[in-house]
Amino acid sequence: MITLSALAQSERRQSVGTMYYQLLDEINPMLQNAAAIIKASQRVLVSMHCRPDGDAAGSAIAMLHLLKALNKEVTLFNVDEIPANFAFLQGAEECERSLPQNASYDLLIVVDCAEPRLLGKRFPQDLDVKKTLYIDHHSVPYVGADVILHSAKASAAGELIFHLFNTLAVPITIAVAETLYTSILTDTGSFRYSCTSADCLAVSSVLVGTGLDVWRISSFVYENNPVEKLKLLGMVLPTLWISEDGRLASLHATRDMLRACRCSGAMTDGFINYARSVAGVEVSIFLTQLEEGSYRLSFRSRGNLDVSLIAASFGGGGHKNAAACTVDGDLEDIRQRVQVIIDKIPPNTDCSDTVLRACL
Ligand SMILES: [Mn+2]
Repeated sequence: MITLSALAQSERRQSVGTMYYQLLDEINPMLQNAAAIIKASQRVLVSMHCRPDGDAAGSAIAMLHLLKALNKEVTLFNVDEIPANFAFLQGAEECERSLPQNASYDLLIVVDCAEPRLLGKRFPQDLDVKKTLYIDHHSVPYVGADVILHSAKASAAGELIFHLFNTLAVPITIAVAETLYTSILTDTGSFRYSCTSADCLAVSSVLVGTGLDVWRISSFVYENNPVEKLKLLGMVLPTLWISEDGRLASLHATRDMLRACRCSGAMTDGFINYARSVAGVEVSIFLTQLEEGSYRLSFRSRGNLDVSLIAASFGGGGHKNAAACTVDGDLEDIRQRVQVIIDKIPPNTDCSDTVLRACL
């Protein structure tokens, strides 16, 4: 005999076990459109923002698997190499860095990229592409695409692609789960940032449930540093600069430092977090010297302060708590320009966008 309390318990267990994805209410029509354009295409090119991070690499490789499962002719392409710490993902080795001349494609799928410019200067401009699909979670969708699968609420582009697998009824193998888990793991800062939603944890739960080895991924992604990177960090940390009021912090890497440590600019990835980690710092910046008088400027913020707006005022973009741009000028001058903005912002990390916009 089943007692009422046992029944209630089993129902509860069932409702806990059934994943409910809030995001689906928002993205369902877009998922249908994305699925339709994929079904209607045969030759597909997949790319992502240049200098790919874990989400860009993970979600682009996930798309490679998805398209292959649907028997599409697929080419994965990026102007830059997939960083060594994501090279363990099955399919990473298929990423091309050049395309045949006059190549033509039915569909170009761009993932984790807010606009075409971010595909990189070396992205071929003369591609014959019939349609474009942009899958992204940056604050503003790229309206120039034929089809958009976008939500700023998604923790990573990989979270959107997880739903695309389900929409197209393509099974998520362990190899696929590894790509999507890497996307989410890296874009949530290992499940620490505010984008770590119930949805993203529910998706991650399903991914881990496929049997993937969480530690295998963490160790490849985070504990796989070339010794050169640690040497560079040793040169970068002494450049720590903090404003008088303690709200703005900066670190930088010059070309000489990169050369001395035999590192590319991409090796500085993550260093900016050391500047933000200082108690009281609201905004941190990292300056990587590109050439004499030109820097790549990355921003990180705490709380509600939307640094993508600050980056946009310098011609860049990104997310609320992580953004970047390229700025001409010398180090002191660039830092001063950022300082002027920060000085105008009322000192609390819950600064609204309206207040921030008025300060730019
Ligand atoms: Mn992303």
